Amino acid sequence: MLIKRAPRFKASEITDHRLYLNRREFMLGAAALALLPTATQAAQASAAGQPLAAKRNPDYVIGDKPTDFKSATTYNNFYEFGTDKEDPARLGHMLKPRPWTVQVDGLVHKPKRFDIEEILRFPLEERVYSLRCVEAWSMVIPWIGFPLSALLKQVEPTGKARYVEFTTLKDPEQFPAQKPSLAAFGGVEWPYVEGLRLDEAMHPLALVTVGMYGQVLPNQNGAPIRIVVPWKYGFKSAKSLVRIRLTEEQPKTAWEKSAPQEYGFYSNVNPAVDHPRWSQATERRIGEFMRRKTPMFNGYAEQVGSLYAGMDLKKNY
Ligand SMILES: Nc1nc2c(c(=O)[nH]1)N[C@H]1C(S)=C(S)[C@@H](COP(=O)(O)O)O[C@H]1N2
Ligand SMILES: [Mo]
Repeated sequence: MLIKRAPRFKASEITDHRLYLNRREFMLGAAALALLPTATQAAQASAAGQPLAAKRNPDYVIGDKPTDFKSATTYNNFYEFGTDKEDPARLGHMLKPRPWTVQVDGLVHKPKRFDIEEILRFPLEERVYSLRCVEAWSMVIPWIGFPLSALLKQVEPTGKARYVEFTTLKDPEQFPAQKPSLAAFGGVEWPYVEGLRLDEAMHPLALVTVGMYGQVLPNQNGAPIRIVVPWKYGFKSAKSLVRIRLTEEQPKTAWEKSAPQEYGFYSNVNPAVDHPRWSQATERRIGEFMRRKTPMFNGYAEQVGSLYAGMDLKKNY
C-alpha cells in the first residue's frame, strides 16, 4: 500500500496572527519578553495545579480522546503573555489568580461583583469539548465549569439586554505583553474583549470554566475564570475574565478591531467559509498525524443551528 506522506507543516499552520506585526516590532517584542524570568517556585498566590472535583456530565462529552495535558498546557494562545505558543506556559507564573473578582453588570437588575471563591461554589461539572482554533488546529479538553446561563440568571438581565461582553484583566505587571513599550503587541488592543449574543450566551453549551483535567485552571489556560464556547473559533473563549457586561449594542471585539476583514463578531466554526489567508475545511488535531475534516459549528450543528436560522453565515462570519 502506498502511503502518501503529508508535509509535516503546511503554510496554513504557520501563517498565524503574528503576521500582523511588522517584523521589527515583532523582533523587539520577542527580545524583550525573552529577558523575563521563567517560572520560579510554584508557590505563587496561584491555586493552579490543585485538584478540583467535578462530576462528568455525560451529555456533554465528545467521544474523541483528550489531548495530552502537556500539549494542552504548553501550546497556547494567550497574547497577553506573547505571541509564541510557548510564551503562556513560560510566563504564566506572572499572573496572580487570587484574590480575584468578576464584575457582572450592565443591563441587569442585580449587578454583582463575584469573588472567585463564590464562583467555585456553583455546581461544577466536567465536560469534554474540542477547541478549534481559527489557525486550523484543535485540541480535546476535559473542562470543569458550569453553564454561563446560571451566572447570568443570578444578575437578572433586563429586557433591553441583547449582548454579553467579556473583558480580560488589563495589568502589565501580570501580563508582560501589555507593557506600554510593547503596545499593540500581537495586533491586539488591551484589554482583550470578546462578545456573544445573549441567546448564544444562554445556550447550555456555553461554559464558565474554572478547571481542566481534574485541576484548577492553569494560568496559561486562562486562570482563574474564562469562558469556553465550543461551536466557535477558540478566540471567542476569552481568558482571565474580570468583567461580564450585558449590553444593548453589539460589543466591539479585540480581533474585530485589529483585523475586521478576517475576524467577525460571530466566528462560528464553519468549514465552508475560508479565512482570507487559509482554508477552514480541515484541521490538525494536536497529537494526530492526519488532518481531520472540520464539521459545521465544530460538530454542534444540531444543538446550535437554530440560533442562526435565516442568517447569511458568509456575511456574518
Ligand atoms: N485573553 C485572551 N483570551 C484568549 C486568547 C488571548 O490571546 N487572550 N486567545 C484565544 C485563542 S486564539 C485560543 S485558540 C484559545 C486557546 O485556549 P487554550 O490555550 O486554553 O487552549 O484562547 C482564546 N482566549
Ligand atoms: Mo485561536
